[in-house]
Amino acid sequence: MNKDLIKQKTEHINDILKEYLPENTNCGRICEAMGYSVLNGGKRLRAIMLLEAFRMFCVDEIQEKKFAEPFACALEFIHAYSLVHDDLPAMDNDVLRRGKPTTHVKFGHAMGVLTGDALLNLAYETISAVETDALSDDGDAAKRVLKALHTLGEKAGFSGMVGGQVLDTTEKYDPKITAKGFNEIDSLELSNFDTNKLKYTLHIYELKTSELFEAALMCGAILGGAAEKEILAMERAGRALGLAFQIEDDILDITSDASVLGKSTNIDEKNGKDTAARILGVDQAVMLVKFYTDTAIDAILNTDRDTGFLEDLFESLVMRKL
Ligand code: GRG
Repeated sequence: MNKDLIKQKTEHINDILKEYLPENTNCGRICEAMGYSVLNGGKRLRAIMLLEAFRMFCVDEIQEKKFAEPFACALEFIHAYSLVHDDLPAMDNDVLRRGKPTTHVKFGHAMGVLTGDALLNLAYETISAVETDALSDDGDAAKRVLKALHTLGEKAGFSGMVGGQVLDTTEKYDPKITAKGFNEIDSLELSNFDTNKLKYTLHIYELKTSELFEAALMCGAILGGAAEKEILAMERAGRALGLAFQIEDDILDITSDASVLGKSTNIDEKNGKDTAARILGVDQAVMLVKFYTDTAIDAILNTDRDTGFLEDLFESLVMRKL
């Protein structure tokens, strides 16, 4: 992956995030806390993916600026809110995020909750302010915005990321819950592990991690005017990529240390959490990361569009080379 190119894209996202973040001192420190939570580092993967997916289907700078960029920022606001809430004492109770004190550690517990709430609202405020009239002469722009908005809400909400967090933090493993569609792992040569437990765990990952990647790739494609078949291919790519990314995260939790990762490690073991890497062992988990990365790349290749940048990005981000 070309490091300069990715740096340039990350900086571009940071610039537009600053444009869309509010500056208001009438409501105490909320804007400061929102800015801290969004701009305190972060790779901007989801925003970059959304814009790249848009470009696969539409090369038009004006539409990209007025149309896709607000969505890319909204997605980063939702991602930032989820991290702020995930770090709260009621959830992961973490003190370090992106190498810096977590929002509730810096601003207090109540502000941690409120900052997440404010960022979630800001996401939808940002999207609903797009000027659809000025964007497209095919009369289709408003429809695409609504479809992408619905997709984002669904993927981030109760049956998506939030649902995954519910299973992850408040529910116990239930062998009766058979996760849908992980049958492809049956064809891999993995041994000595509890299959049902792995499928249940992957189901949680799909919800809590993949759904935002799916939203990124699908919203970009929808806004860019992709056909239904192409949108579904992007969804499949996001699902596989999220699984690869999350399993790699589990592996790093076991094999890396906090100074390298910028967040606490061995947290899964401390919290007694079943992770794919703990269920399978690190070596087999590495095989699964490779399998899902290849699946994600195959899915975007199916669209027959120019996918060069996204292919490189998928490889690098799963290997955490960014
Ligand atoms: C609180 C509703 C709610 C949901 C939280 C996303 C999530 C669900 C929790 C965060 C912790 C976690 C294990 C997330 C999985 C995805 C993941 C590894 C997020 C970190 O994403 P990066 O690496 O973060 O893209 P940066 O800091 O680069 O933006």
